[in-house]
Amino acid sequence: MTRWLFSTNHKDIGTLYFILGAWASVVGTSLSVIIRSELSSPGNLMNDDQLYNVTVTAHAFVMIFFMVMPIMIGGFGNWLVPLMLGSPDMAFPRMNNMSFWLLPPSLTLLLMSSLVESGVGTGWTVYPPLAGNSAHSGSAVDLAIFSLHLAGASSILGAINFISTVLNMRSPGMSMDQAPLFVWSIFITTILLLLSLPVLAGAITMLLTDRNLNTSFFDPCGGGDPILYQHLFWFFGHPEVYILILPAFGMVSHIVSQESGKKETFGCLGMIYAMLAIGLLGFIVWAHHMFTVGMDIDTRAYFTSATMIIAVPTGIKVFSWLGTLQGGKIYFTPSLMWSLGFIFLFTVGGLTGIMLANSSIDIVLHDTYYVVAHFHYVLSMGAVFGIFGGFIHWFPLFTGLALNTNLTKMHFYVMFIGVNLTFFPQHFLGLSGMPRRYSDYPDSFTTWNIISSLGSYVSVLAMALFMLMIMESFIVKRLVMFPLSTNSSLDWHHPYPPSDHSYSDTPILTS
Ligand code: HAS
Ligand code: CU
Repeated sequence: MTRWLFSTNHKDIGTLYFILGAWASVVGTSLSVIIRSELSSPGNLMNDDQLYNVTVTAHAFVMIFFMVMPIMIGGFGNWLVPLMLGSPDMAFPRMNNMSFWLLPPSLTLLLMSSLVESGVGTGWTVYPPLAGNSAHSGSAVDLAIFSLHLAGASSILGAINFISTVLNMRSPGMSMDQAPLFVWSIFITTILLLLSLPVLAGAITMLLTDRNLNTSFFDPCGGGDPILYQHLFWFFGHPEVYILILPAFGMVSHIVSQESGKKETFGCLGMIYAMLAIGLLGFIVWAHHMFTVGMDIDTRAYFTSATMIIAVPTGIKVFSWLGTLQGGKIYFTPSLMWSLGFIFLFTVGGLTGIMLANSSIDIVLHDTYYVVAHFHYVLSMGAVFGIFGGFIHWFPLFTGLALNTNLTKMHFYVMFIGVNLTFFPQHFLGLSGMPRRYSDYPDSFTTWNIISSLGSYVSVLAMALFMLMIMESFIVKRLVMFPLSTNSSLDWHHPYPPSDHSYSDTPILTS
């Protein structure tokens, strides 16, 4: 057990990340059920607005930093990148273990921050002056800042490790343009992490000294400016949203080409350039989160245009996935169902993003449920669908076991209905002016809120099905057919197209 916990093996560490991510997803989902229960009817359930905002804040932090990132980068990245590169392990195996072990204390600090004093009710953006020491006196915000410091250190070390691995540990003869798309997606994601996280670390450290050491970086009384915090936060925050989605892009590319019997993704090189363009552009659009702070019209015009340009490389990706499917021999497997769901629903979320990119429209929609609908379409139906698709696709590689196909399909349909029921009505709520981060609302918003809350309960059902489906495969132990005895990635390359595409011999690592 201890040998496993302190293992330097990339697969063991990947599994540790999966376990932490799974646990965090239960915590995060529970918090979301509390949110939806509070909003399931007008009036009060918890009768405490600060506590409601603490719940919203913890939900976002847990889901972003302890569910999506650990599962995608830590779990799938650690498991798949070395195998896909044909390298024996990550470049820095002991640092890899340390990256993981920084997360449990970080998660502990975060959960503690919600429990001490009256918690952190700032939202995941932690804007001052609300996050300053007059509106949030006590130690809660400081604990949250320390939690982010640790999670940030974990991610930066992980990023250095992945970048070094991809650059130095490819098998002989594999040039960068031959590296699989998932490897590219992790490579670009970790570069974004390395460049953006230190800015967040700087911002929250300045907030920490403002709170405790009488500096006034963000306090006008001492010559500071709260808007500076917003710039620093979103210079991190916008690249962060692409950090959350790029690995899903990579996994979907593999699944789509595999399950349509194609040798590789349509426009493979174009996909690489598209991800590079998304990563680069992601750094020059941050102020689209700040259109309402009183920017001048030219600046707004710039950030609107720059933001909308991202639809071009993203469209290249969407149409390349469709091009891959076109004319293929489609295997309608559960992992492909998740990927098709991803492509459709991520596009819906992307299009509402384009709406919000228009500064004049955003001034009306900022801080309404329209924004909440936008980012849950790209996250709950983008990032999460990518995770489920990838998990089901590579489950035989991870465990040597096959899943029950009927259960996996049921899980997909229930989740598909649940999340759409939850988040589609939020577009209507936003368009009619319902603000985010409030625990109550006027009666006119009741109907769509009831439907949204019902949807979230359906998603919880889907989560139960997911657990059942994994337990079933461990209990029944349907062994998979391919050789599991070796660590060498070469053995995983299967002939195309798979001769018998039953669930138990899903080819695993080709792109
Ligand atoms: Fe976003 C807010 C704009 C992608 C996540 N986003 C958020 C927040 C999160 C988030 C978490 O400009 C809230 C943060 C908070 O707590 O306050 N977002 C965009 C745009 C894109 C985008 C333009 N977002 C993402 C992804 C995320 C994510 C990916 C995570 C996974 N987002 C915004 C804006 C705000 C915002 C504003 C601030 C709102 C506010 O007021 O607070 C793009 O990357 C999306 C590109 C994708 C597509 C779909 C596929 C493309 C095709 C090509 C054809 C389409 C064309 C467009 C030519 C566009 C198929 C035509 C346009 C039509 C409408 C027909
Ligand atoms: Cu953004």
